[in-house]
Amino acid sequence: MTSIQQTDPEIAAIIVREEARQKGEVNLIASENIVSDAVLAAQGSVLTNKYAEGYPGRRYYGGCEVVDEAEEHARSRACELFGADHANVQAHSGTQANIAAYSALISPGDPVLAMDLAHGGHLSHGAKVSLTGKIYNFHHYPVSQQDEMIDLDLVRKMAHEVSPALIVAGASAYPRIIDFAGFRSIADEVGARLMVDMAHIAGLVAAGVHPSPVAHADVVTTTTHKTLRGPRSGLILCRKKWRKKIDSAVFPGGQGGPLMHQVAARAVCFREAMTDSFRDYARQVVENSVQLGEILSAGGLRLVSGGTDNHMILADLRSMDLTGDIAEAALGRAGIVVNMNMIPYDPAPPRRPSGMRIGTPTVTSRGMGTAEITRIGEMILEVLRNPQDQNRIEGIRAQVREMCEQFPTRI
Ligand code: DSN
Repeated sequence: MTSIQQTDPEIAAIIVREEARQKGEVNLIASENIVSDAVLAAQGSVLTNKYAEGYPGRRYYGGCEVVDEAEEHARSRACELFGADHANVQAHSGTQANIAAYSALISPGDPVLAMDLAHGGHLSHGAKVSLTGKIYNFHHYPVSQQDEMIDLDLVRKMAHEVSPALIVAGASAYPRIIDFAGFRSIADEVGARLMVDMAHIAGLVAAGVHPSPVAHADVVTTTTHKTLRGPRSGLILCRKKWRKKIDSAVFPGGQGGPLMHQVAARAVCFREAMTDSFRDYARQVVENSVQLGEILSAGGLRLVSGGTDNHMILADLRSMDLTGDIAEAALGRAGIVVNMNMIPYDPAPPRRPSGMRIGTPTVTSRGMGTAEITRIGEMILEVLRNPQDQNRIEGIRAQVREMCEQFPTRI
């Protein structure tokens, strides 16, 4: 920090304050995590100085021989970790990865079937406000109204009606295991390609605590910073036959030079994800999530789909006469960070939705287990029962701070 403190004390102070915020709060944002010092070191390295348009051995700049090795490591480790034929490690983000995958797999105007954003899908799965929704002809499947889970019979029925060129599986707010083999058989029935966006669950897949989509999908996209606990970036895995199209769709199709410091940080993350300690972490993420769900449910909070199989819980706050914005703000005052979220068939608007999303990756990475999760569940319930009671919330804030002191954010 010394040199940034001298050069730019304002930004230096912001970094210090943000680190203190992260240390002093219980972060339950399902899509966030904390990275290791090794990942941070790669991201903050001189590899950021290098332009390397192209791919290893076929660059448009001189001086790429060293960074080529970093990209080779990242690609081969990604393939080994997930059992894929080919990996592209240049997409800057998950949305960039998805855009590249669409561009490789289908043509503008083609029909696509993907999960409804309001039911747990993602903006880049063809939402009207996203470029993806403007370029392709997306149709969206809901979850079942009965059990709030993906209904493959309904997906099949829609697939026969829509005749999609591509089916997209994967979600950003879905707490249950996704049956990728089931999606594959539907895609085969209607002659569609299958793409899986596993951004949320990639770390669980890497650790074997969620079924892998890799053997079933033509292309799998993901971010690397959620449960996978790596740098902020995208990753595309594909079958051999898609290799050239995917690589061309990323560069030069949608991006210029790759961010080589981020490529190297991906390589570090993939190596870390091959370890026993990562597998232990991933198992604990799910255990913590299931336990937290049980505590909240026993306390009167209705969980969408009745529970969770993964790292996240989607809660229906109407069961406590609350809306997502009020719950998010009250919990935030207590130092418990969540995000308001639409729930399936939500009658309320996105800025005042009926639900909130809660995830356990960050607290698990910090080393929190059964005892802390029990306490966190109790504190959440106490805040939700008393969202206007500032004294009580301040008391909880002090307890959160005390608990957080025992669990580092640098790993
Ligand atoms: N914004 C991410 C999430 O929170 O799930 C997805 O891109």
